[in-house]
Amino acid sequence: MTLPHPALSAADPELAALVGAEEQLQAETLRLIPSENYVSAAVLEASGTVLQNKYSEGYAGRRYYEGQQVIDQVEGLAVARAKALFGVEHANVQPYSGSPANLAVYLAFAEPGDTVMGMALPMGGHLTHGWGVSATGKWFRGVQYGVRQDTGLIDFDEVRELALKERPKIIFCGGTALPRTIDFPAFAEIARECGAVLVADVAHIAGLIAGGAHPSPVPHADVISTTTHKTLRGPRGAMLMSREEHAKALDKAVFPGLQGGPHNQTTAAIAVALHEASQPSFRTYAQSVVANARALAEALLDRGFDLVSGGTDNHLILMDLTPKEVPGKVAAKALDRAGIVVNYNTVPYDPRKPFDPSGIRIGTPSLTSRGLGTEHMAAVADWIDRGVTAAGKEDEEALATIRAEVAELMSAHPAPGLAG
Ligand code: DSN
Repeated sequence: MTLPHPALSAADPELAALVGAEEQLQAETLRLIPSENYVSAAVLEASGTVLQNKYSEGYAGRRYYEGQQVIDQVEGLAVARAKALFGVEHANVQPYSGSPANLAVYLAFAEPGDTVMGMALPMGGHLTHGWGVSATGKWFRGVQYGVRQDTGLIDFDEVRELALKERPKIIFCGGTALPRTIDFPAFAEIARECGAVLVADVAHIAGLIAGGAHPSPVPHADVISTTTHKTLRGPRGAMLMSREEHAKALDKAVFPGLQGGPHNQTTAAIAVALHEASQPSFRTYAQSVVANARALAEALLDRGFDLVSGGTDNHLILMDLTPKEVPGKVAAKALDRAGIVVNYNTVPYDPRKPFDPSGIRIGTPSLTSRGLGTEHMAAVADWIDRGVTAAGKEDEEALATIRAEVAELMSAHPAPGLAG
């Protein structure tokens, strides 16, 4: 089952054993965390190459180190592929991950103390959208919108009213626990009205956009920020994209504003992932992710689960477990013991604390990468249902039974990059 790592095993057997154990865990479990995925063997290989050895501060043709004959081409390939895939004029593939990418946006378009606006973290937003505990909420004045309590949906009248009152320099749309389509034109109209830069943080849905399974933020958003490792199925990294008019400001903000040398091995793996995402098979993948999520949502509703906003349009489902009388954390930990990996999550207007919230967040990118289809979603919903019930009763035997059933299905669906 585990891949051989001969050099690692010889040099550091202790660490090699841990890598092997993680491979086994990823192979045997049903991974439902919506921000995770399995990269292809090609992406995995690219991210472990000698490109690791090279320093390349600056941009292609304008580096502060020599010996960039190859690296410039690698980065050029990644940039060209990002531009072609997303239909943008400019792409920067150097941000180390999503949070630094978003911080670069602040550096490009705002001054410390300026007002910025984003969705509140407990409503489904992201820390870096101006939430108080983040540097973005400490160094900037974050004002936050949410979703309506009755519908679980964004109320654009409320967003407009807040934006016109507060006049933010930057408005973020997107987040980490949003099960519904993001209305980019509606956000763009509000940003225009109040003179803000609109940033679409599409980290969760970049792969769906690339595969035509979610509307594109182009041409509505001024800046598009994304990680590369979620639905896009690339390595852990990020990209910033924009029209040409913002290219210089964003590039300067990433380097030298915020970062030093780019991680060239990651840039290479991003290039591979972008190539894979431009193939017809990736369109099928993206559509399947959404079809699976919808089927899973239906199956969960049939079993009496309370889903925020009543369902999903994308890859993600947010479940409020209050009616099941099992706290999110208790359920998440029990499901983990049952071989089903989810994360506990706040739900909008959650009366509980973020470290012990009412909900769990699940998604279908990983299971779709393993070839599971809509025909499997009733079984997945059933395991979740039985797992949550077992969590409430502290029934370890039931959890162990589920774990065995999950492992059996998983063994019939080898994961990309792990199949051996
Ligand atoms: N950690 C990411 C997620 O899980 O959605 C957000 O940063």
